[in-house]
Amino acid sequence: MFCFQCQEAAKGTGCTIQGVCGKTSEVANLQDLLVYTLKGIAIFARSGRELGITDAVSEKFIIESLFATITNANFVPEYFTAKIREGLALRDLWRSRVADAGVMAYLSEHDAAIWNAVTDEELMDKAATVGVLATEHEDIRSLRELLTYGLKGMAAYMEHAAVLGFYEAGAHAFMEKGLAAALDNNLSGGELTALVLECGKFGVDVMALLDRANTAAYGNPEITKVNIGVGTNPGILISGHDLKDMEALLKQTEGTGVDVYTHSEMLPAHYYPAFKKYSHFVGNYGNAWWKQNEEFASFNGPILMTTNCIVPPKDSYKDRLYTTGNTGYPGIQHIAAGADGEKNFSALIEQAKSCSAPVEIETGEIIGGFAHAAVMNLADQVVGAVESGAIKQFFVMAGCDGRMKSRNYYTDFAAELPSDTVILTAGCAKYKYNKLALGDIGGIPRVLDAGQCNDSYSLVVIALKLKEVFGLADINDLPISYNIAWYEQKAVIVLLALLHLGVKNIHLGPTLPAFLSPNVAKVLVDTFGIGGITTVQEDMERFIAAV
Ligand code: FSO
Ligand code: SF4
Repeated sequence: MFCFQCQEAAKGTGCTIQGVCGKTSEVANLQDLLVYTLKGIAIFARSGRELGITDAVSEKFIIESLFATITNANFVPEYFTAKIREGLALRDLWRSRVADAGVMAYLSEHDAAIWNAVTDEELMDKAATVGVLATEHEDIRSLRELLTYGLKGMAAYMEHAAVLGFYEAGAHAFMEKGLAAALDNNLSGGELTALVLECGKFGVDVMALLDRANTAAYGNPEITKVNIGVGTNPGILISGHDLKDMEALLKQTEGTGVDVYTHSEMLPAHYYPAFKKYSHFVGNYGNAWWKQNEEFASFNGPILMTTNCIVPPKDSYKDRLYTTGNTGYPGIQHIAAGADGEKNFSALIEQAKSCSAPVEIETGEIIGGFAHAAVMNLADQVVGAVESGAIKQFFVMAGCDGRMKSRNYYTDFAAELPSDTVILTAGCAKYKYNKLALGDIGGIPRVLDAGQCNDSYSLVVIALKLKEVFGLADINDLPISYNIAWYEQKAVIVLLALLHLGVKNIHLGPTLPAFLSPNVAKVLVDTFGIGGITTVQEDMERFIAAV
C-alpha cells in the first residue's frame, strides 16, 4: 500500500504498512483499485455524455464509491471488492453504449478501460499495481492526486445533496472529466493544474447545492445554544454529516423514551429549525471525531456513524456501534436503506432501552448557527462593529480537528487572539476553541460557528456580502485572515473552492499535504500565497500586520 491522502500520512510522507487511520494494506489497495475502476467508467461516461447519454445509476455509483474511499469512512474489504465488480460491469455497459453510438471514446485503449479480473486473488494482484506510485513523475502524481482528492470531497457533498433530492448535472460531468483526466498521460502539468482549479469552481457549486438542499429540507440554521450536558434517559449518539439520517433517527425515536445526542460534525443539526421541535433531541456529547474512543465508551448507548470519521472501535462499545450509508467497519452492524429508500433504526432504539444514560463529561452550553442567513440578519450590527473599530479583524479558522498534538496550536492561537477579533468557523476544527470563554463584542460572540465543513460555503457568502457592503473590489481587501486546519479530502475541496473564489494567503496546517510535491507546492505559494503555520506568536504578528 501507499496512501498519503490525509494529514496524518505516516512520517509526513505516506502510510506504507498500515494506515495511521487503521486502514489495512488490503483495504488501501482495494480503494486504489476502486478509484481506478471509476476512472475506467469515466472514460466512457464522459464520451456518452457528449453524445447526450447520461445514467443516474452510474452517477450515483461514482459519488458513493468515491465517498467510501475518504479517510475513515469504510474499512470493509468485501465492500470494496463488491463495488469493484459492480464498477467493471458498469464500465463494460458504458463501453457498449458508446460503441453502439458508433464512437470510439478517447482513452478507450487505456488499461483502465479494458482490464478485468475474476477471482479475489486476481483483484488483489491488480490492486497492488494501480496505486498512487504507479505515476512515476512526482509533479504529475501530485497533481493527479490533488485532483482526485478534490473530487472525493466533492463526491461527499454531492451525495448529501442527492439524498435530499438535489442534483447538478454540471458537477457530475466534471466528476467524469476529472476522473478520466487523472489517468491521461497526454496532459501536461499546466493542463492538470487548470483542472485542479476548475475543480474548485465545482466545489463552490456543490457546497451551494448542499446548502440549498439542507435549508430547503430543514430551514435556515438559527443562532442556537446547545446543551453539552446529559439527561437521565438512555440515549443514541449520532455522528457524521448526513442530515437525512438525523431526521429519520429523530422521527423514529420520538416517544420511545430514548434521547438523541450529536457527536462531532453532527453538532450543527441543532441549529436547524426542523430538528428543534423534538424535545428528546437533548444536546451534543463530547468533541471532535478523534476523541470517540473515550467518548463512545462513556456515552453508554448505541452510536450511529452516518459518514466518515470512524476510529477503529474499542471492545467497550463495539457492540453498540452501527454504521450506515457508505461507511463500514468489519464486524460492526450496518443499517442499509430498504427498498423504499428508508432506514430502520429500531435495532438501535431497542438496544438503547437496555442501556444506562450517558455519563456526564461536561456541562453548560455552546452557541452556534451563524450560517449566512443568520449572519445576514445581524449584518447591521456586524458592519457597525467593523466601522466603529470594535471588530478589527476576522479569522477564518474552519476545517478539521485531529489527534496530532501539534493541533493544540489552534487552541493557543484562538486564546491569544486580541479581544477585538472574531473567529469564523465551520467543520470540526471548532472543537479546538469552541469551549473557551472568548466572550463577545457588543453581543456578537467571538466564535461564530456556521456549521459543518461544507458550511464553509456560508463563510464565503458572508465574506462576499461584507465585500459588497464595504464597496471593495477584491475579497482580499477585507480584514479577514485565513488560518485553516485540514485533515481529510473534504478539506481539500473546501480549499480548492476558496482558491477559485480568489482568496489569497491562506495558511494551512498543522502540516502541508504530503501529496503536494515541492514544485506543486511552489505553484500554490507563488500564485495564491498559500503558506503553512509556524508559531502562534509569529503567525499572529504576520496576520495582524497584513490588514
Ligand atoms: Fe471533521 Fe471528519 Fe467535516 Fe472532515 S468530522 S474531519 S473535514 O470528516 O468532514 O469536519
Ligand atoms: Fe495514512 Fe491517511 Fe491514508 Fe489512512 S488515509 S492510510 S492515515 S494517509
